[in-house]
Amino acid sequence: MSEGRSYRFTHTISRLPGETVVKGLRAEDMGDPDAQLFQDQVEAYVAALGEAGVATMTLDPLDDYPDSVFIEDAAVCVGRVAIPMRPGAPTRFGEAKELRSVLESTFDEVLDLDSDGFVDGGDVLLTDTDAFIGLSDRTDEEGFRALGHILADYGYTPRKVVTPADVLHFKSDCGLLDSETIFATGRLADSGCFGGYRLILTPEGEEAAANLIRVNETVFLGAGFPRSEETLSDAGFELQVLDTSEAAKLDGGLSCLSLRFHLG
Ligand code: CIR
Repeated sequence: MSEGRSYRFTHTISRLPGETVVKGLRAEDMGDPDAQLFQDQVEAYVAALGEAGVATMTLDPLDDYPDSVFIEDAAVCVGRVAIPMRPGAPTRFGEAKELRSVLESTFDEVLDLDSDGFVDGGDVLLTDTDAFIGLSDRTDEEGFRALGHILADYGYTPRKVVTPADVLHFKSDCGLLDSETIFATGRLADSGCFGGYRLILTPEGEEAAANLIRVNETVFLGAGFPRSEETLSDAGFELQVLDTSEAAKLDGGLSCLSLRFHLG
Protein backbone atom coordinates (compact mmCIF):
# COMPACT_ATOMS: atom_id res chain seq x y z
CA MET A 1 0.00 0.00 0.00
CA SER A 2 2.79 2.38 0.96
CA GLU A 3 5.33 1.01 -1.56
CA GLY A 4 7.63 3.82 -2.64
CA ARG A 5 6.26 6.51 -0.34
CA SER A 6 9.76 7.06 1.01
CA TYR A 7 11.06 8.42 -2.28
CA ARG A 8 8.12 9.21 -4.57
CA PHE A 9 7.48 12.90 -4.16
CA THR A 10 5.39 15.55 -5.87
CA HIS A 11 6.64 18.66 -4.06
CA THR A 12 9.64 20.13 -2.27
CA ILE A 13 10.28 23.21 -0.16
CA SER A 14 13.75 24.76 0.17
CA ARG A 15 15.02 27.99 1.65
CA LEU A 16 17.80 30.20 0.28
CA PRO A 17 20.70 31.03 2.57
CA GLY A 18 21.06 34.69 3.54
CA GLU A 19 24.14 36.81 4.25
CA THR A 20 24.17 35.57 7.86
CA VAL A 21 24.81 31.99 6.75
CA VAL A 22 28.50 32.72 7.45
CA LYS A 23 27.56 32.53 11.15
CA GLY A 24 26.10 29.04 10.79
CA LEU A 25 26.91 26.34 13.33
CA ARG A 26 29.76 23.97 12.66
CA ALA A 27 31.65 21.34 14.65
CA GLU A 28 34.99 22.22 13.11
CA ASP A 29 36.00 25.43 11.41
CA MET A 30 36.75 24.79 7.74
CA GLY A 31 36.27 28.45 6.84
CA ASP A 32 33.04 30.36 6.29
CA PRO A 33 30.79 29.42 3.40
CA ASP A 34 30.61 31.92 0.54
CA ALA A 35 27.02 33.20 0.79
CA GLN A 36 26.65 33.85 -2.95
CA LEU A 37 28.11 30.50 -3.97
CA PHE A 38 25.90 28.78 -1.37
CA GLN A 39 22.85 30.49 -2.87
CA ASP A 40 23.90 29.43 -6.38
CA GLN A 41 24.31 25.84 -5.17
CA VAL A 42 20.86 25.83 -3.54
CA GLU A 43 19.34 27.22 -6.74
CA ALA A 44 21.05 24.50 -8.80
CA TYR A 45 19.82 21.89 -6.30
CA VAL A 46 16.24 23.13 -6.54
CA ALA A 47 16.41 23.15 -10.35
CA ALA A 48 17.68 19.55 -10.29
CA LEU A 49 14.83 18.50 -7.99
CA GLY A 50 12.42 20.06 -10.46
CA GLU A 51 13.93 17.97 -13.24
CA ALA A 52 13.27 14.88 -11.12
CA GLY A 53 9.56 15.63 -11.42
CA VAL A 54 8.56 17.66 -8.37
CA ALA A 55 6.99 21.09 -8.04
CA THR A 56 9.52 23.16 -6.10
CA MET A 57 8.99 26.06 -3.73
CA THR A 58 11.91 28.26 -2.65
CA LEU A 59 11.53 30.44 0.44
CA ASP A 60 13.34 33.71 1.10
CA PRO A 61 16.31 33.77 3.46
CA LEU A 62 15.70 34.23 7.18
CA ASP A 63 18.59 36.37 8.32
CA ASP A 64 17.77 35.91 12.01
CA TYR A 65 18.46 32.21 11.59
CA PRO A 66 21.87 31.57 10.00
CA ASP A 67 21.21 27.81 9.67
CA SER A 68 17.68 28.07 8.29
CA VAL A 69 18.84 26.99 4.81
CA PHE A 70 18.95 23.51 6.39
CA ILE A 71 15.17 23.41 6.26
CA GLU A 72 14.90 19.64 6.68
CA ASP A 73 15.63 20.03 10.38
CA ALA A 74 12.53 22.16 10.97
CA ALA A 75 9.79 19.74 9.87
CA VAL A 76 8.98 16.13 9.00
CA CYS A 77 6.41 15.58 6.24
CA VAL A 78 4.26 12.50 5.70
CA GLY A 79 1.91 12.79 2.76
CA ARG A 80 -0.46 15.68 3.35
CA VAL A 81 0.63 16.12 6.96
CA ALA A 82 3.52 18.22 8.30
CA ILE A 83 5.00 17.94 11.77
CA PRO A 84 7.07 20.95 12.89
CA MET A 85 10.20 19.80 14.74
CA ARG A 86 11.72 21.12 17.95
CA PRO A 87 15.30 21.72 16.81
CA GLY A 88 17.83 20.88 19.48
CA ALA A 89 20.27 23.77 18.89
CA PRO A 90 19.15 26.93 20.77
CA THR A 91 19.99 29.19 17.80
CA ARG A 92 17.74 27.06 15.57
CA PHE A 93 14.73 26.54 17.79
CA GLY A 94 12.71 29.40 16.25
CA GLU A 95 13.07 28.10 12.68
CA ALA A 96 10.06 25.82 12.98
CA LYS A 97 7.85 28.71 14.05
CA GLU A 98 9.00 30.77 11.06
CA LEU A 99 8.04 27.91 8.77
CA ARG A 100 4.62 27.32 10.24
CA SER A 101 2.53 29.57 7.97
CA VAL A 102 4.04 27.94 4.88
CA LEU A 103 3.26 24.50 6.27
CA GLU A 104 -0.29 25.55 7.08
CA SER A 105 -0.92 26.79 3.57
CA THR A 106 0.66 23.73 1.93
CA PHE A 107 -0.50 20.76 4.00
CA ASP A 108 -3.95 19.56 5.04
CA GLU A 109 -2.81 19.23 8.63
CA VAL A 110 0.02 20.54 10.79
CA LEU A 111 0.49 18.37 13.88
CA ASP A 112 2.51 19.53 16.87
CA LEU A 113 4.75 17.32 18.95
CA ASP A 114 3.30 16.72 22.36
CA SER A 115 6.61 17.16 24.16
CA ASP A 116 9.21 19.43 25.71
CA GLY A 117 11.86 17.26 24.11
CA PHE A 118 13.88 17.96 21.01
CA VAL A 119 14.08 16.43 17.60
CA ASP A 120 15.73 17.58 14.37
CA GLY A 121 14.50 16.38 10.98
CA GLY A 122 18.07 15.38 10.13
CA ASP A 123 17.79 12.59 12.68
CA VAL A 124 14.74 11.07 10.99
CA LEU A 125 15.00 8.55 8.15
CA LEU A 126 11.64 7.41 6.81
CA THR A 127 11.43 4.24 4.78
CA ASP A 128 8.11 2.97 3.44
CA THR A 129 7.38 1.25 6.75
CA ASP A 130 9.86 2.38 9.40
CA ALA A 131 10.76 5.67 11.06
CA PHE A 132 14.38 5.53 12.17
CA ILE A 133 14.89 8.28 14.75
CA GLY A 134 18.47 8.78 15.85
CA LEU A 135 19.26 10.02 19.33
CA SER A 136 22.00 12.65 18.98
CA ASP A 137 23.18 15.93 20.49
CA ARG A 138 20.04 17.42 18.87
CA THR A 139 17.43 14.69 19.39
CA ASP A 140 16.51 13.24 22.77
CA GLU A 141 14.36 10.42 24.16
CA GLU A 142 11.36 12.69 24.65
CA GLY A 143 11.60 13.93 21.08
CA PHE A 144 11.80 10.34 19.86
CA ARG A 145 8.73 9.37 21.86
CA ALA A 146 6.62 12.30 20.69
CA LEU A 147 7.51 12.01 17.02
CA GLY A 148 7.28 8.21 17.07
CA HIS A 149 3.80 8.48 18.55
CA ILE A 150 2.57 10.64 15.65
CA LEU A 151 4.33 8.65 12.95
CA ALA A 152 2.85 5.39 14.25
CA ASP A 153 -0.58 6.77 13.32
CA TYR A 154 0.61 7.00 9.71
CA GLY A 155 1.75 3.40 9.56
CA TYR A 156 5.42 3.80 10.49
CA THR A 157 7.15 1.64 13.06
CA PRO A 158 9.31 3.96 15.19
CA ARG A 159 12.85 2.59 15.57
CA LYS A 160 15.01 4.30 18.16
CA VAL A 161 18.58 4.29 16.94
CA VAL A 162 21.78 6.06 17.89
CA THR A 163 23.70 8.59 15.86
CA PRO A 164 27.45 7.79 16.02
CA ALA A 165 29.51 9.99 18.38
CA ASP A 166 30.91 13.07 16.65
CA VAL A 167 28.33 12.79 13.85
CA LEU A 168 25.80 15.63 13.75
CA HIS A 169 22.68 13.83 12.57
CA PHE A 170 21.59 10.25 11.92
CA LYS A 171 21.18 11.06 8.24
CA SER A 172 24.66 12.57 8.07
CA ASP A 173 25.62 8.89 7.88
CA CYS A 174 22.88 7.30 5.79
CA GLY A 175 20.42 7.82 2.97
CA LEU A 176 17.62 5.82 1.40
CA LEU A 177 18.20 4.32 -2.05
CA ASP A 178 14.92 2.42 -2.48
CA SER A 179 12.28 0.74 -0.36
CA GLU A 180 14.68 -1.95 0.84
CA THR A 181 18.13 -0.42 0.42
CA ILE A 182 20.08 2.06 2.54
CA PHE A 183 23.46 3.64 1.78
CA ALA A 184 25.29 3.97 5.09
CA THR A 185 28.69 4.42 6.61
CA GLY A 186 30.39 1.40 8.14
CA ARG A 187 30.45 3.08 11.56
CA LEU A 188 26.65 3.44 11.52
CA ALA A 189 25.96 0.04 9.94
CA ASP A 190 28.17 -1.59 12.60
CA SER A 191 25.65 -0.55 15.25
CA GLY A 192 23.31 -3.14 13.72
CA CYS A 193 20.45 -0.67 13.50
CA PHE A 194 19.39 -1.52 9.94
CA GLY A 195 18.06 -5.05 10.48
CA GLY A 196 15.70 -6.05 7.65
CA TYR A 197 17.31 -3.76 5.05
CA ARG A 198 19.85 -4.32 2.32
CA LEU A 199 22.89 -2.13 2.93
CA ILE A 200 25.39 -0.60 0.56
CA LEU A 201 28.34 0.84 2.48
CA THR A 202 30.10 4.10 1.68
CA PRO A 203 33.64 3.44 0.45
CA GLU A 204 36.30 4.20 3.07
CA GLY A 205 37.14 7.90 3.12
CA GLU A 206 33.82 8.80 1.44
CA GLU A 207 31.62 8.75 4.57
CA ALA A 208 30.18 12.18 3.74
CA ALA A 209 28.62 10.68 0.59
CA ALA A 210 26.10 8.87 2.82
CA ASN A 211 23.86 11.93 2.99
CA LEU A 212 22.25 11.33 -0.39
CA ILE A 213 18.60 11.61 -1.35
CA ARG A 214 16.39 9.76 -3.74
CA VAL A 215 13.63 11.72 -5.47
CA ASN A 216 11.50 9.63 -7.82
CA GLU A 217 13.90 7.88 -10.20
CA THR A 218 16.96 9.99 -9.39
CA VAL A 219 19.50 9.50 -6.63
CA PHE A 220 21.26 12.77 -5.83
CA LEU A 221 24.81 12.35 -4.61
CA GLY A 222 27.27 15.00 -3.41
CA ALA A 223 30.21 15.84 -5.65
CA GLY A 224 33.70 14.56 -4.88
CA PHE A 225 32.90 10.93 -4.13
CA PRO A 226 34.06 8.99 -7.22
CA ARG A 227 34.04 5.54 -5.64
CA SER A 228 30.52 6.04 -4.29
CA GLU A 229 29.45 7.14 -7.74
CA GLU A 230 30.87 3.99 -9.27
CA THR A 231 29.39 1.73 -6.57
CA LEU A 232 25.91 3.19 -6.91
CA SER A 233 25.85 3.29 -10.67
CA ASP A 234 27.10 -0.31 -10.80
CA ALA A 235 24.17 -1.15 -8.48
CA GLY A 236 21.83 0.27 -11.13
CA PHE A 237 20.83 3.62 -9.64
CA GLU A 238 20.28 6.65 -11.84
CA LEU A 239 22.61 9.26 -10.36
CA GLN A 240 22.90 12.99 -10.45
CA VAL A 241 25.87 14.61 -8.75
CA LEU A 242 25.48 18.02 -7.13
CA ASP A 243 28.05 20.32 -5.58
CA THR A 244 27.35 20.99 -1.90
CA SER A 245 30.74 22.43 -0.93
CA GLU A 246 29.27 25.38 0.96
CA ALA A 247 26.70 23.37 2.93
CA ALA A 248 29.49 20.96 3.87
CA LYS A 249 31.40 23.78 5.61
CA LEU A 250 28.46 23.90 8.05
CA ASP A 251 28.10 20.12 8.40
CA GLY A 252 25.19 20.01 5.95
CA GLY A 253 24.53 17.90 2.87
CA LEU A 254 21.89 17.11 0.29
CA SER A 255 19.07 15.96 2.53
CA CYS A 256 19.18 19.07 4.73
CA LEU A 257 18.36 21.43 1.89
CA SER A 258 14.74 20.42 1.26
CA LEU A 259 11.50 19.09 2.64
CA ARG A 260 10.24 16.42 0.24
CA PHE A 261 6.67 15.19 0.25
CA HIS A 262 3.84 13.66 -1.74
CA LEU A 263 0.59 15.56 -2.03
CA GLY A 264 -1.36 12.71 -3.60
C1 CIR B 1 23.63 22.71 12.18
O1 CIR B 1 24.63 22.48 12.86
O2 CIR B 1 22.50 22.60 12.63
C2 CIR B 1 23.80 23.14 10.74
N1 CIR B 1 25.02 23.88 10.62
C3 CIR B 1 23.83 21.96 9.82
C4 CIR B 1 22.54 21.22 9.77
C5 CIR B 1 22.58 20.09 8.81
N2 CIR B 1 21.31 19.45 8.73
C6 CIR B 1 21.14 18.15 8.56
O3 CIR B 1 22.10 17.37 8.59
N3 CIR B 1 19.89 17.70 8.45
